[in-house]
Amino acid sequence: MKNEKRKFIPLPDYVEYAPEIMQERSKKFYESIRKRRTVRDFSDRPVDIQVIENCLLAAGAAPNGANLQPWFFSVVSDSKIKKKIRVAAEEEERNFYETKAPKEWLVALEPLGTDWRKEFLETAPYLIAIFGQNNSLNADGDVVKNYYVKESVGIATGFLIAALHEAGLVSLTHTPSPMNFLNEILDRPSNEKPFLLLVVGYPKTDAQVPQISKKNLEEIAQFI
Ligand code: IYR
Repeated sequence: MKNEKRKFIPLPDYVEYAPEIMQERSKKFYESIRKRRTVRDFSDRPVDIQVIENCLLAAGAAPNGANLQPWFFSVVSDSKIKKKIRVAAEEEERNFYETKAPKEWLVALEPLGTDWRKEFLETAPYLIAIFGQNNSLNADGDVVKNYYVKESVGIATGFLIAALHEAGLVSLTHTPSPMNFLNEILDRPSNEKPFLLLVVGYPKTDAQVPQISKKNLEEIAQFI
């Protein structure tokens, strides 16, 4: 019996590069992405929403479980909503830094110089709350289970961060814990779990970042 739901087409848009071009392109990409830094000092300079839209479309092109695309991005620019998010996040963060966090965790965070104050949640032009959908509705309106939600949303978020970087913006992956206040403030249904809050914009003119380094290839990979 023919499977009506299965329709294949020839691979569209694939471009093969000559080996030396491949070398050059892979190096160029690395040279660019290695310059990405997580920034906490944001400028309040506005950013065109079209740029954010393009970056979200890039995120939505990520590979994911059964192509169910179990993600939702809530883009916040309204200052009243940003304020609400800051108040709720700082409450959780204060609890984390002053009570919940084990000593070991605080020691690990020491080089980053973070604390419970999250001024950037009001300064940056956009906060993108990223949700993973544990289930969703299909075309017939039935509830269907989603698969590999964390992996899928993680990959999409990686695409989004890379796209924002390529566009010339900076971002911060912010993870107040727990984050369920985002469902309430942003009016999102209970099948959606907040994955992280991405803070997006231009860096402040005198923005500073911690002096840190990345592991070298021998430390992160083996070739056998
Ligand atoms: N969520 C807290 C703590 C924090 C945890 C990790 I792991 C970091 O890499 C950075 C911060 C905060 O945002 O301050």
